[in-house]
Amino acid sequence: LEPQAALEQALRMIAEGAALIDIGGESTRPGAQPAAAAEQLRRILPVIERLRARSEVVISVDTSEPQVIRAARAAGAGMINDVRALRARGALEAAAASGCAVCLMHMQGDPGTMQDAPHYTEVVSEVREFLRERLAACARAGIDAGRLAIDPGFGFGKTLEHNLSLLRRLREFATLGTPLMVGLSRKSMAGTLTQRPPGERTGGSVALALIAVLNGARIIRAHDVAPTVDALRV
Ligand code: 9MG
Repeated sequence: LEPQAALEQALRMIAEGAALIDIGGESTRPGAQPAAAAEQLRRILPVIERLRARSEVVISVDTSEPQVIRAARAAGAGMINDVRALRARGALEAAAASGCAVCLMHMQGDPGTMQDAPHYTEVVSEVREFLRERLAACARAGIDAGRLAIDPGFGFGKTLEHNLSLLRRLREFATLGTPLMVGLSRKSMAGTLTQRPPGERTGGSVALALIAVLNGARIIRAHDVAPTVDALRV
């Protein structure tokens, strides 16, 4: 919410080895309510502009809104990270026209209620089938396959058991032929496994990132960049 603080945090993360910086104007935590496109833009544009002026890092924008995709692109973003996988009206077309890279994430429900009672008959095949269908929708919209990444959406409408099944069987997503991104950092999965609050989950998060990479993940979304980069380098 404070552009200068966000810029400083981004520069710290780049110095610690981050290759992408993901900037979002809408919380997608469990229980969060949506933010209007105008409010998202009011929050993110000053940060994107300041960061673009200071670094050549790839700027990813965390949004589902076509209006935000277009404005973020004009301000210098190179990637769209969409937890709704471009299902919002006009989002596919805006992403295709932007020329940006896109991460398509799986989420069951919406952030407001997604953790109330997540349910799947078979979580891995259902998430995989959803992502396969969204990749096909991107192909139909003219988005080059080389611009896409997929993400099973850990914690987005999933219980601990669902998350563990996805992590164990992450290799099954590699057969879709698209680089795999994961976000496990500081999430409740790390908290439940270690019995620690969010600020004390670095060790658990790094362990989860390592397991994900050993199981085929190519892009790791992390808060604690330095220890994550060190662990992955080793
Ligand atoms: C915005 N956001 C929060 N968690 C995320 C995750 O796990 N993946 C992606 N792609 N975005 C996320």
